Amino acid sequence: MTDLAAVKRALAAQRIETPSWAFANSGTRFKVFAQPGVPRTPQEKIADAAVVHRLTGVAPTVALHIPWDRVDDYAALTAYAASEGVGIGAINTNVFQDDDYKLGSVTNPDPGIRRKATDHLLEAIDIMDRTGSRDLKLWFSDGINYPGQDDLRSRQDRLAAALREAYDRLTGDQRILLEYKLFEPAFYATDVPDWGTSYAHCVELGERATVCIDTGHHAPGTNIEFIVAFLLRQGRLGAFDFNSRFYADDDLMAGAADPFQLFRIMYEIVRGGALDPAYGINFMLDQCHNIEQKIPAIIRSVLNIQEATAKALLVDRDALGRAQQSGDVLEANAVLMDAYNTDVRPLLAEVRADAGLDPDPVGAYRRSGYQEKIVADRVGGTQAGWGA
Ligand code: LRH
Ligand code: MN
Repeated sequence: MTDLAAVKRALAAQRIETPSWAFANSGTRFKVFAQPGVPRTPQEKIADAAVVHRLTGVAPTVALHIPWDRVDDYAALTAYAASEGVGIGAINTNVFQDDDYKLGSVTNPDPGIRRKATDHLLEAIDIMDRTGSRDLKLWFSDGINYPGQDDLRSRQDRLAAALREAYDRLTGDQRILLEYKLFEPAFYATDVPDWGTSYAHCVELGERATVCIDTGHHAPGTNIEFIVAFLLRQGRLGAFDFNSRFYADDDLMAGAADPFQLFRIMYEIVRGGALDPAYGINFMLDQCHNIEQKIPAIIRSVLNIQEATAKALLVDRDALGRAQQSGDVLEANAVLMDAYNTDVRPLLAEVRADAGLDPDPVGAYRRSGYQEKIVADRVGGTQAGWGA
């Protein structure tokens, strides 16, 4: 029988990290629709992230992206975040927006360009030293568009050398989150295309290197929960970039396109005993809100993850185990679907009420007047994000 009090405690303790860049303007190669009230500075992004935490109670850290969030004084930025009730989370590197990186960053045939890219990874660790961040989040857009364009094997050697230099620079509890992505912007071969490549580099590096699963970075039909189960077994799952997609790296709200997949992923997390923050998985969002209002979209995404988690926690594990052991295929599937088909919104409303929070965070945001305030206040200056 499921212990509801334990389920409520686990939900109250859940931690989800928001991405600073999701508060900024974003779009596609066709158009960026700028929105009124969008942040102009890292401080304004952090203020918006703090609103998400104040209303959900489970989003106490915000990930930064460098140089999008570059400031002169990271200690002051960290203090500002603390004054808003949030902490600085993962530091994301960016070696995908510089002209020099057309043929690759750390994998570039040119050693001078590799040096420049590797120095950026080291700069990010310097920033972690000042923000107190644990996670160095590495995603490489590196890849090639045509067979023969470059030597696949040599590019892996170059990647490994840069990763080694960053790894050896880590101190304290700092660690690497190595994110993979099947394609885009490279359209023939990406240098870290899948979980296996990321995992192999992590094993080669050492214990502090773990895999980051971005749920939008797989070939259609990929069983992501299998990857979760496998990496948990290996002790190499470090983080998620949650979002959802219908086709490619659409970066839509987590759980919006495929709530059942999100449930199956969170079930493997619960089954693996990896939900508790102490286990060390960084549950992050990585999304772009191209046409919808950004802050309520991020609040909705946090709620979608909470709902998937609550359903996963409600799986009757004993009944499931019995059905699996006895080979009762239909019963085993029925037990899991029973939990998935449970409306957990009343339970989550109770968890929020117990924490002194409005049971309807999206409604609370609409009633807060914050949206009207930022639209009125944030006039002038340059909006953050992709140029409109
Ligand atoms: C790459 C990615 C990566 C970030 C970027 C904003 O597609 O998922 O995690 O650096 O989006
Ligand atoms: Mn990502």
